[in-house]
Amino acid sequence: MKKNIIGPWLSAAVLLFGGFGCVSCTSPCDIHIEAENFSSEEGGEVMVRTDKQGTCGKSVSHWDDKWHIVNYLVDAPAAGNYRFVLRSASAGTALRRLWVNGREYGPFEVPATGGNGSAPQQWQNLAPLLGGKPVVFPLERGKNTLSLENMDGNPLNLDCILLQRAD
Ligand SMILES: [Ca+2]
Repeated sequence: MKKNIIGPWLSAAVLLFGGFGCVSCTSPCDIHIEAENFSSEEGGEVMVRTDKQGTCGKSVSHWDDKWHIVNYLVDAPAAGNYRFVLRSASAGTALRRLWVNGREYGPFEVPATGGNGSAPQQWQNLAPLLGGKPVVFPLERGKNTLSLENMDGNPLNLDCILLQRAD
């Protein structure tokens, strides 16, 4: 059963970013942020879910309102450039914007995964593209702020944010 759940994650990751390393919640990433461990939010209230299968711990839903921002504190082990990957689930595409230490990245489109995460295979690791390339941003060693903003009012459920060194 476990193998059947992990299979689609591997396929999606390989399909989308070749040799990218963060293919499941147990694979080593340089920084792994659980979506449910947000520090604050503005313009709405997400719901922390324990009923979705195939996620790393809990997940987040009801991030459905335009301009709703979810904030995270990111503790980076080293300064450098990091590639942005979302582990998400949604029936349709969703437009989002990212802020890292006050600098804007996006808007970018997050692809649909076939559903809102009710089934394990609907959770996929996706590297949103900006100008045809994965989103990469610098982090300082230690504390950083990362914010995600809903730009179109479309739903997007989140499991985790995976960052991998890109330099
Ligand atoms: Ca999670």
